[in-house]
Amino acid sequence: MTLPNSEAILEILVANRTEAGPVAAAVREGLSTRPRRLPPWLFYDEAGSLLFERITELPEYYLTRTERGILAAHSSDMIDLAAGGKRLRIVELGAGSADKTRLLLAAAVEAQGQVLYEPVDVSATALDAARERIEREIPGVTVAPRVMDYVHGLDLDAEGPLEELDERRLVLYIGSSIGNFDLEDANRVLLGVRGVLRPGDALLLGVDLVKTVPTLLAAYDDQAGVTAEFNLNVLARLNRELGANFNLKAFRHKAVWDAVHSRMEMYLESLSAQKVRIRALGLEVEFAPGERIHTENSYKYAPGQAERMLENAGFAAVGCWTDAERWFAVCLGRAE
Ligand code: AVI
Repeated sequence: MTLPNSEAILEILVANRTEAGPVAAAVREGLSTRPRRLPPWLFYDEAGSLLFERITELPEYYLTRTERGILAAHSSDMIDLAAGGKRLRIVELGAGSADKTRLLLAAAVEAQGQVLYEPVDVSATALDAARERIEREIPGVTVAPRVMDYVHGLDLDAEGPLEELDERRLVLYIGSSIGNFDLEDANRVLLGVRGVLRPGDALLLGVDLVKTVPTLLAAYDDQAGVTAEFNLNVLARLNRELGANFNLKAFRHKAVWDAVHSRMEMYLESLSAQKVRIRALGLEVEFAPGERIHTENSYKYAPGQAERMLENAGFAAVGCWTDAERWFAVCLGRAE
């Protein structure tokens, strides 16, 4: 009998540990066929989430500070309009660090004394950190985190129905996270949100608007190279989690404006002909020089489009706020 060598044993161990997981399934699906692609949710492991936080502070990445400016100027109006004279509880999808949310939470505390905040995220660790910080920093907010994948099934009443019938929910979906879905999937996500709301509840949707191409290109390919690092971290993640042997120096970050689809696209471009082995999948992937892996779409919307998206998902668009340059919009939809 021949015993497996240590390399083979490692291969079996890596395969058994990860093959069944969602990362393995997505990578197998995305890299087995051409054009190569990887889903954008792969960005957000621990390292990627930290890199994204750094992106939000970059001078070129106007999205976060522009949306923050809109919220800072209008959060009281947004809260009043959403509440319509009733008590609000606030749900946030993909809460992450919940930084801009504090403006809305503070406005809700101002209006009603106390507010229950239900951040929804796949990461229990991120939610725990948000709970600790928000309860400490904004007295009057009680945080009830919900670990959930809102894309595949939002269930807001898992912990019992709303206590008071005259209470309303306001769901926050800000940061233009909706822009990372194709239009059809975005509609599905919004319909999913509508499906767990009652008439009168509301959705606050933040969307990035179309602007000049140089501004868009700079936001997705910054001088300091943080977005490049964020994009390349996907390959580093596959090395860490699936025993792949991507050489990060053999790929480069590429950001492209697609005027037909009105979206920024991100790719990882192979600098040479190369073969990459992904041990946990027993897969070898060949790349031609210049061949790209498509890692993200980030849709940029026309004025009025967010309102139509809300309406197509069963909401009446009752308010829309923007900045002086009309770079970003935050719109309120009332569930009908
Ligand atoms: C999270 N999402 C809205 C960001 C965006 O702008 O599409 C992710 C990102 N990709 C590159 N930079 C930031």
